Amino acid sequence: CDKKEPQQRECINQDIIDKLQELMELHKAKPSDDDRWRAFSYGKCIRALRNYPKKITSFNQARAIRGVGEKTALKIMEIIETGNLRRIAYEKTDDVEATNIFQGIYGVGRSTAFMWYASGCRTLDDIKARKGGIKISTVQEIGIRFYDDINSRMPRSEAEKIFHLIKPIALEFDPNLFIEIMGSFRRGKADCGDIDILITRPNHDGKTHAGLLPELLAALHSANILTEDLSLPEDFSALELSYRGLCRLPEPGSRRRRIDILCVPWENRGAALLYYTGDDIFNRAMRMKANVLGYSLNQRGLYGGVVRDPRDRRVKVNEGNIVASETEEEIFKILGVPWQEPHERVR
Ligand code: DCP
Ligand code: MG
Ligand code: MN
Repeated sequence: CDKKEPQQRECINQDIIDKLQELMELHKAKPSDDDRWRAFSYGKCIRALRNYPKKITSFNQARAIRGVGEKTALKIMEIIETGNLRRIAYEKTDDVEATNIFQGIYGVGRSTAFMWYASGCRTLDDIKARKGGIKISTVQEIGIRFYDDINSRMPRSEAEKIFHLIKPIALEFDPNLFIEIMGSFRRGKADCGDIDILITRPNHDGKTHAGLLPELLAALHSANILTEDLSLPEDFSALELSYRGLCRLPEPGSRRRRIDILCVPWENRGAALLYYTGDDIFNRAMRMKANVLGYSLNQRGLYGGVVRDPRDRRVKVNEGNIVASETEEEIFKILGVPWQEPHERVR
């Protein structure tokens, strides 16, 4: 597939990928570890198929692709021969359908969704009626009230408009701030699931972004741009602050949109830019690359000299020392990854 054009991700084996993806989503929505593993292995298989340049026509050919096991190869043959995958209908059980709807509520994960299902809830109306005596948090209540808004994406132009209202308000507090939109917007996508804003400030004059966020949030609420808070930092004096909320264009009829704000120290801006631009799969690949080279990468920086527990490589014995964090370029360079523009950072 062409990685540079996220809008046209058509592959030669797209018919197979679509069916396997549908099956993967069904497994993802289920509660058992077994299902999680299945979803994970279909994910691996789908990525392998995306990179596979030839049309698959035989079992042996499918089986020879790394990441494709025997059972999956059989499924691939069924898709090729019948255009269908019966396993999808079989996995489409009532509980998956209902819990998928519930998980569309902000603040509801898989375990809550299945608990509500077990309490007898099947629809959003059941949830609203607190059927089975279920408990709903304040944040989940907001998630229910704006269910449709939160689950729809906004045109890029709307994200831009909202950002252009926010930016001058922030700069009024401090004209030296760095404030930019990240996420899918920076990657150039035509629509955005939310607005991701990164804020930092050059600290050469001894000042930082400290203290800005509470003032900014209050000002955005007064300007009727922020409408609901979903999560605030526990400690506003921390170095790194993250906020989640809902916002909208202050015009009649405008829809609620999800907004995330991340405030970071100036020294960490490169790593933060890299992290917050994504996409998440690209980030995972970069982190993996870092791990293989003996580094560790997160939104604060690239760390060297990290010692990992040989029994579980995910566990770090020490934090290591920071080797790069101020620019995206140096992180790419040290990892030996050729520079990629934000719009190229997909998969
Ligand atoms: N991110 C990540 N891992 C996660 C969540 C986020 O690496 N589990 C990073 C990469 C994302 C960025 O943060 O690109 C912003 O997160 P979003 O969830 O807002 O995702 P996007 O902006 O990429 O897409 P969308 O348009 O759906 O918001
Ligand atoms: Mg986003
Ligand atoms: Mn986001």
